[in-house]
Amino acid sequence: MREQLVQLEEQALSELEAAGDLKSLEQFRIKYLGKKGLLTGFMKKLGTLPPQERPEAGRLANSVKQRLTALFQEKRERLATQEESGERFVIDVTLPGRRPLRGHLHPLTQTLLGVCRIFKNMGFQVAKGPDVELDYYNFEALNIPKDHPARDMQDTFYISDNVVLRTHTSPIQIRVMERRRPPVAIIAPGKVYRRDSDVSHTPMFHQVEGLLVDRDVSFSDLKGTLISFVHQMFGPDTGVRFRPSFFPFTEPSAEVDIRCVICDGKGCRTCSQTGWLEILGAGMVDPEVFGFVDYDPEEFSGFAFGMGIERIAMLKFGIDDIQLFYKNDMRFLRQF
Ligand code: 2NM
Repeated sequence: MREQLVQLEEQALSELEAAGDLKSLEQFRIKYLGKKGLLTGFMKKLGTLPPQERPEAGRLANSVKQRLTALFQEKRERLATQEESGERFVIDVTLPGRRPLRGHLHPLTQTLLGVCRIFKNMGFQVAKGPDVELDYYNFEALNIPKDHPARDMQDTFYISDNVVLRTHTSPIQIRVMERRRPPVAIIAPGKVYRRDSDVSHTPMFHQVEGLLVDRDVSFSDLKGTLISFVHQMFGPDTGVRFRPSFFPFTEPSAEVDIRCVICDGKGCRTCSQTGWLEILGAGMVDPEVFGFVDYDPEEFSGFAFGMGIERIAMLKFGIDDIQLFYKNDMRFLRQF
């Protein structure tokens, strides 16, 4: 009697285990727990046992029924939710595995790190600073007077009267010069913010600026450094030219163009038929700026430069729409 019951339970458990959907689970219920089921039939036969065996056999049969019923109900609930959500219980172990999606750095991050790498290899150190900056560091100490157009409400996000979102990373360099004596050779990468938003401008973009101050630093040091950068970034045969320009914080100042990487100088839409692309602003640090950080302009000279990373990335990858960097469209991002 007892052995029969144990065997029945074992058999029931393995069939319960094997039931993979609600339909086969229902068949299990009918076969064992239903009115004409095996366990029910077993219990009906209890009355035919000798009276002294009945209590023990009854207890045993009841506990088997309880266990099977509980396991059955638990499994029915699990299968019901699985089938509802369209999940398949059956796992086909012969199917090929799903490849995990492999991410990569954003093309702008790749470009930013690439630019930093080139200058680090030339001996520049990376410096960081706050995105929310004092007016003093963003403008005043850079010799940008109160009435300068760059300070216009139109260009700058103001937090309060004397606090702004930095419009360039130059304030980082002022902060470094404040706490260190020359020689200084740093680059300042980071986000910058301007109230500009159209097809070719985003209100936030990325810059890398550079600064080198020491005794006897000349404009030819600036030229050599930037030409080397261009050749490492765009290839050793890339044409480079320096045009005179103006910045409040450098004198003399220059803008640096490269031969158009799209048409190789023949003239196209990207270079507006000029054959040249502007990629950098640069110059010798104005003695006025040195005054703010207590460097003696008779003893020290230096050069500084700045570039927009979005523009560099667009030229390097041949992208004609800056907005693509900020849409997070996987069809775009997957290509890098
Ligand atoms: C540029 C162009 C030219 C620049 C100057 C300085 C500092 F802090 F040394 F005065 N930092 N960055 C600079 C000079 C930036 O960006 C187009």
